[in-house]
Amino acid sequence: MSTQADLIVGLQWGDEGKGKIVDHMAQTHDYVCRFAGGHNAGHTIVVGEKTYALHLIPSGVLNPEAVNIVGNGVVLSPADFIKEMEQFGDLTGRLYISDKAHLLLPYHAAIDQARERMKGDKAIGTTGKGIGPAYGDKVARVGHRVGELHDPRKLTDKIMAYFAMNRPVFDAMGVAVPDEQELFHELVAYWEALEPYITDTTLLVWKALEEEKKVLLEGAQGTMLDIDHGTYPYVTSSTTVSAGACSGLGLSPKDIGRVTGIAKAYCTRVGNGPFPSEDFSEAGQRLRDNGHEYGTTTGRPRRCGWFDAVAMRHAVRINGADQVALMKLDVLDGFDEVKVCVAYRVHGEEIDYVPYDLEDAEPVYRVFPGWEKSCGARRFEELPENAQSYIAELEQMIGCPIGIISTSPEREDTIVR
Ligand code: 2SA
Ligand code: MG
Repeated sequence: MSTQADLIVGLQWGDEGKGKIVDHMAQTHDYVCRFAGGHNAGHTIVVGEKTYALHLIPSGVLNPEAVNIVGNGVVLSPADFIKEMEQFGDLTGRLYISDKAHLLLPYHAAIDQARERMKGDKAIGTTGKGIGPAYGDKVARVGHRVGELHDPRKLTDKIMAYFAMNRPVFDAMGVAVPDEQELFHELVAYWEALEPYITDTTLLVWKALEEEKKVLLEGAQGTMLDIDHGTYPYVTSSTTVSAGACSGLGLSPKDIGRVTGIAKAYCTRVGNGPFPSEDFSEAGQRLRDNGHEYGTTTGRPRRCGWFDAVAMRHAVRINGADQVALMKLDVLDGFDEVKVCVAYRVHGEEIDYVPYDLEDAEPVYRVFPGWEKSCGARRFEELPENAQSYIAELEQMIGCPIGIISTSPEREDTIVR
């Protein structure tokens, strides 16, 4: 016998509030696993008075009973990981890192930033953490894996050879060659700090499912940032959709059970690239202020706009979402009217699907009457009537039930239907 894992994915451009839902679900799960992305991700979790900003460590770290797994699909910066671990004291037996995850090292960040600089106004607006170059090396088969840390001498030689091979390009980008001795000592320190956690995590997850443990798979970023299905090239470099949970952990599609897609009641995006329902007026600024829409990782102000039902329907289908968790409904409190993008106009033609290039898509809006206060509601019936009908209409438009509604950052202010 074997059971299936629950999966959580972002349905928009990241920052949907996955952290709160994962934290909520982590209380009832034995395992919480990350399968994609790196320390570009940022989950903010509020527990009572304390706010935690997690980047690489799965959100199950806040449940003392949960085992946390960093899967092979993640790119891992050892320096940042070690720093993040310090918040939590001893994690042995509660945290595992795949030996097949790829290493993200300081030069990846240098390359990322150099490329962004060189692109000028065509820059992607990356987090500058080195995510693209780390995944690029993996796919080009010139990357280095976490498991290689066990032999720092050999890994140092390999990295120096990688630099020799790339010398002309790196010189042109102004990316410095690491000092061999320093690099070696750094790698030794990484191995000493991380050795107790490095293992074959695929076997661990298989075993957990065979033992019918409750396993939660935690996505990072969002569907519209997916390397294949997002707004390329304005995307991140990983598979952020459901499919990534399989390759990023070593699971089969049959191992995936219930899929919960996370979406905000409005929409945000950080970085450049198309965002049809972006609002440049006071309303957009008000969403940013009310929703504290600034990046957890970089502090960048997020671009804000309205719920995009077209992109959402696309995301529900790609991820196979069984339910949607609608976050930050309270941020819409007090607006006279609330807009929803229900179609795109592309070169004069109205379409109801996500086209090849979203750049030319203009939003077609439907306007809903606003409501005074949803903040703090814990039962659906407590919501103002207009908020209730907003949600009912969204369900129709996106073709998926909205099973969870969040009405404040607090753990308890969550409606589960
Ligand atoms: P990258 O660094 O190569 O992954 O950037 C490529 C694009 O992906 C976007 N991206 C994100 N968008 C929203 N949230 C992210 N994480 C942090 C957070 C962001 C922050 O949770 O708040 O703190 O600024 C995230 N990570 C990557 C990025 O903006 C580019 O558009
Ligand atoms: Mg985030």
